[in-house]
Amino acid sequence: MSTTTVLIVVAIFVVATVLLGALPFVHRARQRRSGPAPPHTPVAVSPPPAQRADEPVAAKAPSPATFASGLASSRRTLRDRLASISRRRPDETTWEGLEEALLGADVGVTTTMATLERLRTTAADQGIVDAGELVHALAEGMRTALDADRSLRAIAPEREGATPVWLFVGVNGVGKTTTIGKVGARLSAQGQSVVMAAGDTFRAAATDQLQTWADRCGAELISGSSGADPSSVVHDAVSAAAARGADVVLADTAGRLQNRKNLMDELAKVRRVADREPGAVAETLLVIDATTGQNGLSQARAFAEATDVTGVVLTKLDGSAKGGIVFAIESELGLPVKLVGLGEGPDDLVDFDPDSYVEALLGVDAD
Ligand SMILES: Nc1nc2c(ncn2[C@@H]2O[C@H](COP(=O)(O)OP(=O)(O)OP(=O)(O)O)[C@@H](O)[C@H]2O)c(=O)[nH]1
Ligand SMILES: [Mg+2]
Repeated sequence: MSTTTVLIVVAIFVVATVLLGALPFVHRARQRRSGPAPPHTPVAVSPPPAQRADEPVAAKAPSPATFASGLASSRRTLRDRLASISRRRPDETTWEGLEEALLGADVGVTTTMATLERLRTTAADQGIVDAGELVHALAEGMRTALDADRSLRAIAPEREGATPVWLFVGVNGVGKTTTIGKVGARLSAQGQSVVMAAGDTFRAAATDQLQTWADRCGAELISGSSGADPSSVVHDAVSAAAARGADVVLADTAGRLQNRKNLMDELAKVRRVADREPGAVAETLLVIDATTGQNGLSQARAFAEATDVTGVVLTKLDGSAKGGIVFAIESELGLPVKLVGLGEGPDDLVDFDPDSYVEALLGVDAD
């Protein structure tokens, strides 16, 4: 064999070895890039356990990866900014950078200032001299602040015999009806019998939209004529659900702007009626579109005043660079974020998980 042939054989051997060795990394890198399976990919699941009426509704546990993909755009902005801060020793520009990063992720002025004030105290107390540690302490502080009870109530407090009603409220187009469909799908899969109330009598197509979701998850829909009083539709649905011994009523309402007093009064009436025998309001869930940003806060204030909101559903987090609004809503208004919408399909709903959220938002975990 000539020297050239020997060199060629050795070169082929070296290249083949390098390529084979790299394969697992290539595979892992591909997995990391592509993230979790898309939400619509069917996955084999074991049958869910039957739900007892007094149990909080079971969580569909979100993995950090689910949140990470949902918050991808928030993460890119906030995390990239924090990464450049982490490489420096903390000085005033570090603090400015942190402020900019939090404001950019829509945490809001008030919450950002309060958070950084607490972080300054922590940094002084713990003698933090490294910007990376500071970012870590920020994650820890945010995680500690997100300590609300997020369980969804299967029955109304102190109204055990009554048929529980979950009322969905919010401004136009935020995803109320879609969320009812997703929640109905989840509860039906858990073996609960669900009645849906078509309380949006304002928009002509609203009942058809809810009917499609009801058919999909085997729920019964109670509706009224177009323009009917939404309170009476909800009342009819609660009576029908009580008569059939259904487990829960999911009540839709028409979207409304928070500054329209007559419409907010109408909503307060729907809630009062839903809370009368034989029903009891177990959850009033305010649906907020994550892409709305800081306006979500003023919505939350007005709806909480009119309807005694028990929790927030944050929708469209899949398309938002504004994931910080979650933190602002909880910190400023004390309203627990209970559910998160990550897409338009029936499975694109996860329970809000603070650990995954902070990790996904800041790119560092809080431990
Ligand atoms: N990407 C994404 N889209 C969503 C999500 N939730 C709802 N949508 C979409 O948002 C649009 C509005 O949703 P609806 O459920 O009709 O909103 P609504 O609050 O009931 O609207 P009104 O009844 O008109 O006030 C629809 O196109 C939904 O498919 C979500 O979590 N992610
Ligand atoms: Mg609707």
